[in-house]
Amino acid sequence: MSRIVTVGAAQMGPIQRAHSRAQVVARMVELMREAASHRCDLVVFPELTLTTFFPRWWMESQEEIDAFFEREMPSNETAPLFTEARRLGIGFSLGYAELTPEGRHFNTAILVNKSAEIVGKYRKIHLPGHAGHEPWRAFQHLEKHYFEVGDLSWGTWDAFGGTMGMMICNDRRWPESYRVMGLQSVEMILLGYNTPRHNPPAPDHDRLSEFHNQLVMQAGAYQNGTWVVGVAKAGVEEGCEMIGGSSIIAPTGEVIGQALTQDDELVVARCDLDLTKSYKATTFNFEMHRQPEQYRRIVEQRGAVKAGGG
Ligand code: ING
Repeated sequence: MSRIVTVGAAQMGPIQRAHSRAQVVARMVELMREAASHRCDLVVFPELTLTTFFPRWWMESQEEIDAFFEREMPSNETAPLFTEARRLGIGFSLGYAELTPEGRHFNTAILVNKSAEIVGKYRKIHLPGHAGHEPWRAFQHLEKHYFEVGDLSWGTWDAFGGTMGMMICNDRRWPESYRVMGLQSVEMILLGYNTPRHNPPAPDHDRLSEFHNQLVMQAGAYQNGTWVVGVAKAGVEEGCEMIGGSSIIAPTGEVIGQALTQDDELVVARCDLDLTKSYKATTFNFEMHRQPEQYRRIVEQRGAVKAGGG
């Protein structure tokens, strides 16, 4: 018995500030059509797919900031993506900046089924970077300024024949993100990322950007017996280089498909959800092996505190 989901990781190349949503959606529709030609069931798009990565700039006008957000989904500009998906009978996940009717701002991702219905939503919880203007940086990383911390935790949804989950970008560096879904028996985690190569507070990490990207997603997949599909917005956006390396990672921890460019590129793989079973039943049989009473520090403590003791 195998439950195959054919996945298209739709890496996007750079989106410049001048690029319209219509231009971006046209590129996404092209990738979706290519995915359909490979009989994909599901296409995964990056974080904040519809615009340039605007948290790289300090902006003070709320009108200027809100221009990067979507007030409705689908909207006039994004409707062609939903229409084409329905015509092709293909599902997708999409990351975008969400402005709610109540005026709340989130870094959001949605899961859309083959009938173009939104069946899942996630709002980014781990917001990296800083909250104030820091002119010393070559570029800002102001997600803490522009977005609220997500309020939906990490859910899972029955779709595409399995148990699907989502996270966004920096979430992938935190093992808790995977484990919350692992404890819901997740079988495939979809995530998008916009990762600048240069990290101003730690330039010595720059040479390890791709390694750290792979490390955390492969570990998360293996340690939770789940597929992980990580999709980049890549290339040089407004002078800021962002890494590619979009990957489809099996529950074994092995990378079975990876982007080779820093541009629009579709990576296709046949993913057997039943490959998760042997890991969930043995090495990572949580019910049999976990000792949550020993893990309290993980939930009760935010920052590291040097503990005394022998
Ligand atoms: N981007 C980056 C990421 O987590 C970052 C932020 C870059 C953190 C480099 C650490 C090192 O991939 C987003 N959007 O979270």
